[in-house]
Amino acid sequence: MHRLQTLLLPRLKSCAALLALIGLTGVARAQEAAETVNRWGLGEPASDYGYRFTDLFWLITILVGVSFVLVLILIAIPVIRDRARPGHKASFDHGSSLHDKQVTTVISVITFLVLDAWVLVIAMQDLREAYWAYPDGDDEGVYEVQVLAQQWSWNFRAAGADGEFGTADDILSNSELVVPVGRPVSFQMTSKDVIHALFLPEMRMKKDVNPGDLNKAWFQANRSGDFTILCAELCGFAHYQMHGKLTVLEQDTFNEWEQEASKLALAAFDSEDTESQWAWDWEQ
Ligand SMILES: [Cu+2]
Repeated sequence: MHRLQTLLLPRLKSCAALLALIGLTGVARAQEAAETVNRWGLGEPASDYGYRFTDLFWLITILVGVSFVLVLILIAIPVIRDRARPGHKASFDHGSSLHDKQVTTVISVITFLVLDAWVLVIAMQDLREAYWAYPDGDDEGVYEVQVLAQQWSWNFRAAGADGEFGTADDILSNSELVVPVGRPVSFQMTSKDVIHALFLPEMRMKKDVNPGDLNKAWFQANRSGDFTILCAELCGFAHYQMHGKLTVLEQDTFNEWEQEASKLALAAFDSEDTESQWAWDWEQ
């Protein structure tokens, strides 16, 4: 016993020290992450229409949460009330009386009206007024981006200084996208291989990107900063790698960046490199 103690004790102590260290590092990391993210839940939306989907998310979460608790209570009441106990025989019925059917009907109708119909009306309104309200091709200040998804990265193309797609000064980027604040950013997207989904969580924008099809999406950033690009469609082995960085710049900084990036693209343009010459005419 004594021998075992002398053997184990120092090891246990160093183990405990190591665990404490890991714990402390963990806590420090978590604090750091919490400060960076600084939020609980979805965080503040970074797009003009983002609040709509945040509100809808919480409305659905609360409605479903309350219903869940109500159902648990409704199950618990008969389970406790009608259980077998001294002086009481367990009782049950099949709920087939007229009264039971009436109660079931009323509950179903209320559930449908509150959980489905009401949410559907709000959701359709958000879709029509925001998500599907794509900026018009003729609108001033729309920043247009073509997206070519592939296993497993995002290819972005902006028209560059000449405003034309498929020219030598197009700004091409991989998994990084730079856009201006306060202007509608309009996407046309397709995929090289399988179905992907462009997901910009802080912008509350998500849309499938399908091979052989051109999907549209848009948002307008309400503040500058760095944000997340993700793929929201399980698209194969390295799906998890399909993330990137969205940078939103103030208009002045953006203009400088655009000029510079377009100049660099022009200088680096290689007409032999057909792989990078994907582009299409912007569809109005
Ligand atoms: Cu993907």
